[in-house]
Amino acid sequence: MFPSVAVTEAASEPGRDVRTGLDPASLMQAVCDYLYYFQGRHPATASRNDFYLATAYAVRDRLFQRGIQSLDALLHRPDGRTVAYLSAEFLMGPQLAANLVNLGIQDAMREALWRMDIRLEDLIEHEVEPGLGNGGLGRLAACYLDSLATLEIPAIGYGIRYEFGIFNQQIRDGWQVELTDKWLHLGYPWEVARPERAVAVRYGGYTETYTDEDGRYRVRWIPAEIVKGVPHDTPILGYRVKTCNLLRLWRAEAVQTFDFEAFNIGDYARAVEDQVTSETISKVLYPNDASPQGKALRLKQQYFFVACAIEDMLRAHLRFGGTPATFHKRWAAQLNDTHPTVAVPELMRLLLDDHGLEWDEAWEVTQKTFGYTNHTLLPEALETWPIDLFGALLPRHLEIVFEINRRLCDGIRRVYPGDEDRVRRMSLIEEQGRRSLRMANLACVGSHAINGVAALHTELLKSQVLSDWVAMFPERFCNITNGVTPRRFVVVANPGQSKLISETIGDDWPIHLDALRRLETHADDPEFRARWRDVKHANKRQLAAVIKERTGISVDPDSLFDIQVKRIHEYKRQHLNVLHILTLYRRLKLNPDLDVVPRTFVFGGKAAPGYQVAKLIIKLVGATGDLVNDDPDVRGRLKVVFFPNFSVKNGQAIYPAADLSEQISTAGQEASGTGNMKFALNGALTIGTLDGANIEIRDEVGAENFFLFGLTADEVRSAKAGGYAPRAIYEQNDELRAVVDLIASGALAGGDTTLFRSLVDGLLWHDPFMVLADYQSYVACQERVAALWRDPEAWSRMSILNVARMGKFSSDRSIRDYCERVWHVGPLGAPTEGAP
Ligand code: F58
Repeated sequence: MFPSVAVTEAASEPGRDVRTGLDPASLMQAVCDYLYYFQGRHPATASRNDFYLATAYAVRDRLFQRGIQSLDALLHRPDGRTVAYLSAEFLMGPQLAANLVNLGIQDAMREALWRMDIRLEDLIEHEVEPGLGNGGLGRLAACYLDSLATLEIPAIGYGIRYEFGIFNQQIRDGWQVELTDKWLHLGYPWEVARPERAVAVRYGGYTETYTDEDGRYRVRWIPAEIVKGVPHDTPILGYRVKTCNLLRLWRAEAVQTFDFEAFNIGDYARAVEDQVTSETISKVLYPNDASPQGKALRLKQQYFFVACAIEDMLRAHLRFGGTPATFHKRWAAQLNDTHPTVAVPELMRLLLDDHGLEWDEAWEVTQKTFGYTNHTLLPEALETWPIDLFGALLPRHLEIVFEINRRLCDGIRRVYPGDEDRVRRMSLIEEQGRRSLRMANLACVGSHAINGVAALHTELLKSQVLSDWVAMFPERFCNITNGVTPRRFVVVANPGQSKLISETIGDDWPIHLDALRRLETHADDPEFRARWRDVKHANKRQLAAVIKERTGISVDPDSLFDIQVKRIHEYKRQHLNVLHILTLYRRLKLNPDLDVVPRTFVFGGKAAPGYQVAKLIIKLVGATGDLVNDDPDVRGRLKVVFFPNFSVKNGQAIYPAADLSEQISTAGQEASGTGNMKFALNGALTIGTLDGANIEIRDEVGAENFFLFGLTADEVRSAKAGGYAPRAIYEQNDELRAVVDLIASGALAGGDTTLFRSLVDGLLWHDPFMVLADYQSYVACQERVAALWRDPEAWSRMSILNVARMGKFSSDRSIRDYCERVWHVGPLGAPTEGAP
């Protein structure tokens, strides 16, 4: 088993290749080799982390092999188009299990490790995930990379290699405490640094004009600061295919390790300081989930990865014989929200200043290159940058933005003469208050396609936020409903359900998710239902053990697992969920013999560190647990758990164990949601509002298989327009009043009446997210949930039908939609109809 002899053996044995072999013997050999020759460890004394790293390296070899072949295939396609997914966040999740599944070697690796007395599951559990995203938007980017590779579309994800990702959340005394995320500290084996491909990124300074040899008037940018971007590549393999794409994340470094001039004059500290300043750019992910933080460093981050990406793309394009004017024929670049929008003036700058294209030609290339995805309607989330800040950091870009704007405004005036209000609304520059650049408007003008992420969201975008843009450029708009990868969120996360499905309908469903329809006929089979329940029960037992370990709370796997995991935000209304729990609690206090369905309420999610109300909601959940969990009158029938540090990894343990999925945002607020899809694919029933993709999920699974409650987006709007008075609702609803009073009374805060005062007052006097308005409808709907739970056969049938009808929500379908409607690219980059 030890390497030195075995390597020679392996090399001489056909079909047993230490770098590429997929059988247990080759894999074992590969792991041993890495331990011995690369990590300098003898297998007998290696730690769990050593084994994890060695296993990851062995897997990575197999990915690289496929990656090189994929690149080769691409180079042989002169007319191919590659997708560049530009995103400030990629929330990739753990890599080991997902890569083993995609390679199809989970069992072989388990066997290989078993021969060395190592359990694969322990290594999978050991893995630390790179939390390089806040939530839905970052995870969507990761799902899309998985689908792009699986559909064999050449693609690169471009982003930032933050040294510290999203903070780790601890709960102390019920409060969220943020700890620094150190995902790199034990080594990250999935990536490889490519210092030779570094890019110089410039900031600040000024511009000057000059006349070139041909007598043309040109502009050049003299920067004040230069930072180096070093790419770090992670291979992204598709499911059971040869295509292996790339995630290329950039790390900021000082151009020279030391500023020697400063060093020579003895100012060592300043030299090091400059280095530290450069490296700050990729230091940390901003932990804001809804409203972006208008900080200079954030703009620096945005320009940093965008400049690196565009330079990288242009370099490859020119190296393989392209010209600047044909850039868009080789690249389709997607702006994942407005964060990468500075790519629009950046590409213009390169084409105009560095490559000498005329404006019109450069503009055509730019527009044909970019597509823009909007992820939010929240007004505070629409990014703007103060013009002075933007101009100080990117003086040349500001000039280009002004010129884009001049032409845009001229165009508006031609179509709508005299309509200066419209010009003001569509202008790239907000003139009110501190003059600022509207990034969504820049993204709209610079893109040939603009999409929302669910049908309702796109409709609201078109009718409200971007209505002027629709009027002028209707052909640019389309909807592309989000999706999630069934590989990670079902095959990897829920092996029990996956096995049962494959045994029943065959094993092609992970790539043809519509095939799940074949389950429909089994929904009426009592034996199948029983097996379905067994799977769920096993998943719930597993989650119960994890909950016990992480929180000390014992929960009953026979109870209804009612789960809400997502970022904590008022619009997502975790506090509405709490009002329901307290309603049940109060009923039990009034009548301890009341026949209530035993439920375990699980919450999870991070609050932005500066978002006080969200942090108070976490405290409220914990306080509700303290009140309810051990109350003798409750007799264990209600348990409330706050699961700390929700992450992709924790999500993979949670979704498969859910009976009920809480998707209870105020209608019109959640652009799409993707957790809703992950739960439903794992057999949870949904209680939800007509918001985001909930609407389409309900359309697919059937209204009779979905627990709907609450106001519609239209009703929310008219209620607000009509002067919504939450206090009146409180006064008219006895049960609601009692529950709100219970919170206000201090009963959840050891008698302290001030702790939750702001939350209660917010609900009573403002309630911008209509919690009180939807309370009664929610509680009534939860009663229908409870009634169904009492009929396990009916519940199982509905759960099976939900899974059977979720095919639409595979990210493969979303990616096909992007390929057809936005990118005009097919497998292996082949151009499709509408390609530029
Ligand atoms: C989310 N946005 C939407 N933003 O809220 C959700 O409805 C949707 O399903 C998802 O995108 C995918 O389309 C979101 O996650 C962020 O996290 C941004 C991070 C950077 C600052 C601004 C918010």
